[in-house]
Amino acid sequence: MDNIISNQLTSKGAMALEDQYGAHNYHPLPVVIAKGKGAKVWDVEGKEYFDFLSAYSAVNQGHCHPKIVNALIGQAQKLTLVSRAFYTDTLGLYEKYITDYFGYDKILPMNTGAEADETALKLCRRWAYDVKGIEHDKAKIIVCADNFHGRTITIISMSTDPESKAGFGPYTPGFEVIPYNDLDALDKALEDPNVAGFLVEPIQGEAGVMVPDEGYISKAYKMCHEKNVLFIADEVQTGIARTGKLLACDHEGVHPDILILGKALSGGVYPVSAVLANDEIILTIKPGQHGSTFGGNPIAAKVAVAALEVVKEENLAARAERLGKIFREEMKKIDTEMIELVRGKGLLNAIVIKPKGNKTAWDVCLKMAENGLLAKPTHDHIIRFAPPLVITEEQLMEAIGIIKKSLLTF
Ligand code: IF1
Repeated sequence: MDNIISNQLTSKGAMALEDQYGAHNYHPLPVVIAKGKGAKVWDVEGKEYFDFLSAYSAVNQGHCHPKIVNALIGQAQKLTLVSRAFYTDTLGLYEKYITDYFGYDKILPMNTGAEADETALKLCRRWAYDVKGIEHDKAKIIVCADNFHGRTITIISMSTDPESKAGFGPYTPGFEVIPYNDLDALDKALEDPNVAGFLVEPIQGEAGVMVPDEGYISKAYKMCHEKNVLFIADEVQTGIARTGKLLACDHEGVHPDILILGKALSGGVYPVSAVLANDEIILTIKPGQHGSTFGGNPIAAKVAVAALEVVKEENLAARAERLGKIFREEMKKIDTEMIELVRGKGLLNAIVIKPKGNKTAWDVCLKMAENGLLAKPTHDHIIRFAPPLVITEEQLMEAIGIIKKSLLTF
């Protein structure tokens, strides 16, 4: 294949390359993005869009935040990776910073959200056997229907979504699925003495921004503690200020026994994930029993500190809280029967679309793209709206105008 110089690449050409040479494990909107800054991205032809997906809440700090990018560049010119076979001058400083930041004894640094979820499951099982005293290989972990925790075989073994799960068996045992937002079901499941943990998303992102009843998380946490069961919060998508607090659990004053972070932990600049817990749990994994080549690498360490500093310096949680309220109010004012429901918290929102004729959420997203705003449907009829938290109120109002204009064309 002749050597295509990227600045001669058209959108059409880029899509053809991905189609020809890339696995077809996604069905992207027909938009080819070449540049990002703050709340905006530009395609190959220079068309400007508001990004209302934020890489599934990984770029909460905005695209290419200068402070985070500079942290990446600075470290990349010094030392990128030595593995954990040796110490470095960056990891300990990061570990102290992030454990102080979230209030835990220790962190186990990983790279992707799925790796962090897998690490949390392993910690929960080791704690079950070594501390709680559950019989070996008998530990059960409760999860919720419609969960999304990643794409590894163990994680999809917990899934109830045929798209994520079917055709990848045999599956990992040891999981009990209960309905989300159902405390009676949790109460019943907790009767099993072999239950070691309850893994839950404080808001189910992929399921369509399912916000549970007020009090669900705090009551679930209390019920777990009454049965000496670990409360494990997957805040990969809801964390890092997205829902209007630093963590979604903060809305209910819950301090998870195991906290799982990813995505915006790096501001979308580099794969960084983390599992935070106190010594009784996190020290059950001994040297040589878990790890990863890139886990806790110098670039990740520097980028994560910068990304977390930005969250505080720019008051991103308060912004998300305030702008999210405006967004939901404005969505509810749009006079179209295509909006069945508006729901969300902070700047993690979704609208449930009632198809009009043969026009679906996908068509609405195509129309919004044409009008300069990018969002993508989840589960056919739900559109998730999650702009970078650095979006200004003026930009938000302009974006709402685009959503309204697009919906009213149908
Ligand atoms: C895809 C979904 C969102 C997550 C939560 C762990 C992970 C994710 C709560 C795993 C990742 C991503 C994965 C990406 C699309 C996106 C997604 F649609 F898949 F479900 F956001 F809702 N916990 N979510 O949301 O983190 O390993 O990806 O770093 O797989 O298509 P990861």
